[in-house]
Amino acid sequence: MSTTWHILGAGSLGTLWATRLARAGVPVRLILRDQARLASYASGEGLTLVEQGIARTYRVTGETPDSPEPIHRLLVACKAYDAPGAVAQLQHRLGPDAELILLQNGLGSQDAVAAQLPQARCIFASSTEGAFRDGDWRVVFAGHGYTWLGDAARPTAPLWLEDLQAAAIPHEWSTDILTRLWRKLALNCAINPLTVLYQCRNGGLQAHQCEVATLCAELTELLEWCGQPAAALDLHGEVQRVIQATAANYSSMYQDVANARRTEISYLLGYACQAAARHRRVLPHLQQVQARLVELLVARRLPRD
Ligand code: NAD
Ligand code: KPL
Repeated sequence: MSTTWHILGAGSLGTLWATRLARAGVPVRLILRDQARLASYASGEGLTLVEQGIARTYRVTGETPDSPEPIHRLLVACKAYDAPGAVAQLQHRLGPDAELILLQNGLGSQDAVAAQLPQARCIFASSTEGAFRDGDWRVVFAGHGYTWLGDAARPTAPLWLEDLQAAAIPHEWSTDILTRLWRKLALNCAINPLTVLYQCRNGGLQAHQCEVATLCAELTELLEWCGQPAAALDLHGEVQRVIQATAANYSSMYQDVANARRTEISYLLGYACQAAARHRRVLPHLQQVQARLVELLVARRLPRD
């Protein structure tokens, strides 16, 4: 019997992983916020995955953070701003052999979690899969993609990748996961804030090409200062390709703001601007975009961080 996967966060990605692992017969348990959420979950049939219009429900056992069983493998599927606090609640259940897989976008939250748990192995992930919830305990698999996993401290791949293989979760072990995360952060910083400021789909940025190019030039410099030259290679070219390929889509940050949800700005633009400050450098356009975005968030009564 393989080790149980505890999944922290029954949102879009948490449900997407939990249902596919359960479908493959891998043992999974879902950690819900509190007794009220557990009661709501227990009153239903389980977790539903909608794939190509077909809905299938899987019975995955739910529990709360104060459940007594030890946790050996934890998939952290919360938003970046919730991850450190959510993991802290489970600290007493994580043994010295614990492994955490951190699915958060951006940078900053992974180091915060790893600093809380110096003995545990923290594996960072970067995913291009897309999913959204269309109801409580239901997720729609909206975009097929890939998940890269890696551990900057220990490059050996874990044996449990075979669980992901069995669950048909497309993945690859990456020996340069930080480069991947930085590259994704730079792409998100060049696209997402502008889609919020101009209230447009990704393709709408074709009308703001100069601004996109200026941001890409600053982000390229930042990646180089931060020792990430590989993440900087042809950043502008890739940003243009992503804008074209996803022209009809709304960025994740646009969707957060449109749905009055907190954004992950602190782990994207905020992290980039802080990294520049650590290197005593100024990135005027990136900082200006951050200031404009914060102003917009405050005007909409959304958290500024
Ligand atoms: P989500 O908001 O759908 O899900 C997060 C879940 O975590 C929510 O259900 C929330 O209630 C739960 N949660 C928060 N704190 C908790 C706690 N203390 N205990 C238990 N549960 C808790 O978010 P998501 O879209 O799944 O995104 C998760 C991360 O993955 C984000 O960093 C996001 O940027 C990244 N990501 C998402 C997608 C996607 O398509 N959804 C794609 C790539 C990357
Ligand atoms: O990842 C994205 C997002 O919307 O968060 C893309 C499509 C790359 C835009 O930055």
